Amino acid sequence: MKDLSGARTGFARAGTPMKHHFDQPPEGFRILPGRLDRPAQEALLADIRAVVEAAPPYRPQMPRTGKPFSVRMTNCGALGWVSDRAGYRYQSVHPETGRPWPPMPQALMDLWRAVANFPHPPEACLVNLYDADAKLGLHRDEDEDEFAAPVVSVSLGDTCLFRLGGLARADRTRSLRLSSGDVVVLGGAARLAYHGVDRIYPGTSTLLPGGGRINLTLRRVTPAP
Ligand code: MD3
Ligand code: FE
Repeated sequence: MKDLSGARTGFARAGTPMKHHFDQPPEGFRILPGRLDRPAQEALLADIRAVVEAAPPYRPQMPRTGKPFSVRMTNCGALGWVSDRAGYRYQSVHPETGRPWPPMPQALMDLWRAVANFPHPPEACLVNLYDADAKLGLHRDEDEDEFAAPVVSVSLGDTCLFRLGGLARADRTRSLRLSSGDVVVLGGAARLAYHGVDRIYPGTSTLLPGGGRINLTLRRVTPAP
């Protein structure tokens, strides 16, 4: 596995004692730093702009309380993740426009095929839009019905401070930075690890003209055939 030295990821190499760092990342956690070069990031951004035109970003709300997320969201693909007072779920239409989600861009289908090591295509791509003040609290992705498939994450724009924990909320967590073009594959035990985004570092990327960060997560939602 490439680049699991502490400086970049917060993980020590196997057997290397590194105080204040992971001994090992959770099994199935794979980071591909700079997997997308600048031209690939720009091409993907153009695809995402088209998605956002067709499916305008909205602010999800917490189940029960209705407290708004600081992150705005939209989706592409056959299914999209939504959250409102009624709960978290996947659905085939935009919660405000009622229209089907736009199709998954081919570049994302190709990326999944290249890195997911899973024989069926993704069904959902959640698009998270962060401004300088947005955060995502510690949570697990457990609204899917297929956990054999990994989640594949793509970061675009400003660098973030990402936090990764274990399988229990109380497990110790470690932080690492995710930068534009980084791809993370969450398979195996890591698929159900707690994680969140603590902060955005403004001005760390020139990809998005207005600053901010976009994260794409590719997911399999229904049991693979
Ligand atoms: C670790 N998004 O959309 S992506 C999410 O940067 C989400 O917007 C974050 O958490 C973001 O649910 C993190 C990296 C990621 C995605 C899924 C994971 C890490 C994960 C699932 C399990 C463990
Ligand atoms: Fe998540």
